Amino acid sequence: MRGKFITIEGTEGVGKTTNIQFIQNWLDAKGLAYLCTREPGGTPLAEQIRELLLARRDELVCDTAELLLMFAGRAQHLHQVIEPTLGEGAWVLCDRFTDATYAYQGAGRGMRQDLIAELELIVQGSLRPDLTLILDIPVEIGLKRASERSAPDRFEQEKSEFFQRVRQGYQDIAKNDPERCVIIDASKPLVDVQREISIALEAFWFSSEESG
Ligand code: Z5A
Repeated sequence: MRGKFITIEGTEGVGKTTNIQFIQNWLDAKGLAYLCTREPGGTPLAEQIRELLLARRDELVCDTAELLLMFAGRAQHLHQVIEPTLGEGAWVLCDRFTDATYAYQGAGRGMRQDLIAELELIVQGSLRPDLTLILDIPVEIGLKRASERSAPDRFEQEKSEFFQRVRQGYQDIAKNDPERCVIIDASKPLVDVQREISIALEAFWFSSEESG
C-alpha cells in the first residue's frame, strides 16, 4: 500500500520547523516508516536550486525564472525521493510543497493560477498531498519571530503587503480544498498549537484506517 503524503505550510516564522519535530514524534508513536523532507530542496540538485532561490542578490530574479526554478527542484525531488518513498509504503512529511507556489508565486507575486496549475500537472501528474496543515498567523507576528531567529533571506526581504497576500492565498487554498487542508491557529502558545496539530493528525489517521 502507498504511504501517505503530509505537507506543512504557512507564511514566514509561522513555526513549521518547530512543529515538524512534533509531527515526527507522532509518526514514531504510530510505528510508521516515514521520510521527512523539504521544499525547495530534498535532493542534492534541488538543495542547490534552493540556495539559488534564497540567496540575496543584486540581480532582480524575474517571476517566471523563480516559478520555473521552484518546479525544476520539485520535479527532481518527486522523481528521486517522494514518489519512490510513497511507492515503498512509507509516509512522506514535507516542509512546504506546491501550495507554497500558489501562495507565494501566485497570490504573492501575482503569477497566473492557471499557469501554475499547468506546471503542477506536468511535474506531478495527479499526485497531491493527502493532508496539508496550514499554520496561520498574523503576518507581523510571524515576521517578528523569523527576524529574531535569523537574517532575512531573499523572500523575507519582501514587504508586509506581500506576506498579507501570501497569507490570503493560503486561506483561499484551505477554503477551496477543505477535505485536504486544515488551518491551525499558530499564534497560540506552542502547547496549544501542538494540541490542534495532534487533533488533525488523529482525525486523518482515523479516516485513513477507515478507508483501508
Ligand atoms: N517558497 C516559494 O516561494 N515557493 C515554493 O513553491 C516553495 C517555497 C516550496 C523558503 O522556505 C522560502 O521558499 C519561503 C517560501 C519560498 N520563504 N521564505 N523565506 P522555508 O520554509 O525554508 O523558510 P521559511 O518560510 O522562511 O520558514 P521559517 O522562517 O524557517 O519559518 P518556520 O519554520 O515556519 O518557523 P520556525 O523556525 O519553526 O519558528 C520561528 C521562530 O518562532 C522560532 O524562534 C520558534 O522558536 C518560534 N515559535 C514557533 N512557534 C511558536 C509559538 N507557537 N509561539 C512562540 N514562538 C514560536
